[in-house]
Amino acid sequence: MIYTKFLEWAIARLESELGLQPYPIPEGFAQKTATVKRGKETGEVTTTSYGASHGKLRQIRAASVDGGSALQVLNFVISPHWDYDLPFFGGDLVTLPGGHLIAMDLQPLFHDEGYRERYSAPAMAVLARYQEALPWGGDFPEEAKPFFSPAFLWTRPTEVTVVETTVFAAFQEYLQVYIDLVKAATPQPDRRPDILAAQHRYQNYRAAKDPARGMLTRFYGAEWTESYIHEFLFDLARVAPPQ
Ligand code: DBV
Repeated sequence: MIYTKFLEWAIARLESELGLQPYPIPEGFAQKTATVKRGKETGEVTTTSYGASHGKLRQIRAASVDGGSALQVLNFVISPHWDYDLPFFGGDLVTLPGGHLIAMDLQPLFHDEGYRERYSAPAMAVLARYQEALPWGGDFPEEAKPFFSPAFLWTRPTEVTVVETTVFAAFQEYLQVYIDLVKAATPQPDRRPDILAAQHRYQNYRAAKDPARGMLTRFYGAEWTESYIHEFLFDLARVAPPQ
């Protein structure tokens, strides 16, 4: 699996810099396998979940999909606790038969100048260093734009070596910027209503528009897929305090 080293690196770095606590993975979601037809052959597609937490980070979670060399995915999202105005860390690393599709960002809760300066500027410096090697991936859903920062890295490499080297390096730098922001963050419980509202907007959007929905439904059925999306991948509505 191309993305195993990405996730292992992320967990190790989060553990060493911040320390991690467990995050419960609901029953039935830790690992799921389906047998699929590929032409005349049959193969397996396995989806594996990872979860952790931290005092400032409500949920650190990953979904890894391994369907052989033509289907590999690491979807990695860090959701801050609702007393912190930190952005989400979002990584969508996808390998399909036609090539690779890479999205990573520190996804903002707010769009004012101060927020941008504090939470997007540090990753902008990283983006600037990778923009030439990892050019803009083109076509992007308009409605997704409010959920991205100016430091959004969106690229479609054709060579797996680019993923294994340049994309891996960029991923490490984005996560390091995020970890440094987490370390510096202080709680703002008085802003909780605004923070929660923005977190709900983001999570509702991601759950409603999950680009993996079709694929996961084909493999594992609608019932399992909808629960996985709402009860684990984007689970804020399940666990948030009432507003
Ligand atoms: N995407 C997810 C989750 C996935 C996942 C939870 C468990 O949000 C995988 C797996 N993303 C996934 C797959 C595809 C994409 C595509 C399998 C390919 C879908 C296909 O071609 O059939 C960023 N991901 C995409 C696309 C975008 C993103 C723009 C192209 C498809 C499209 O235009 O909708 N994902 C999207 C996004 C973030 C993200 C907005 C934020 C970082 O994670």
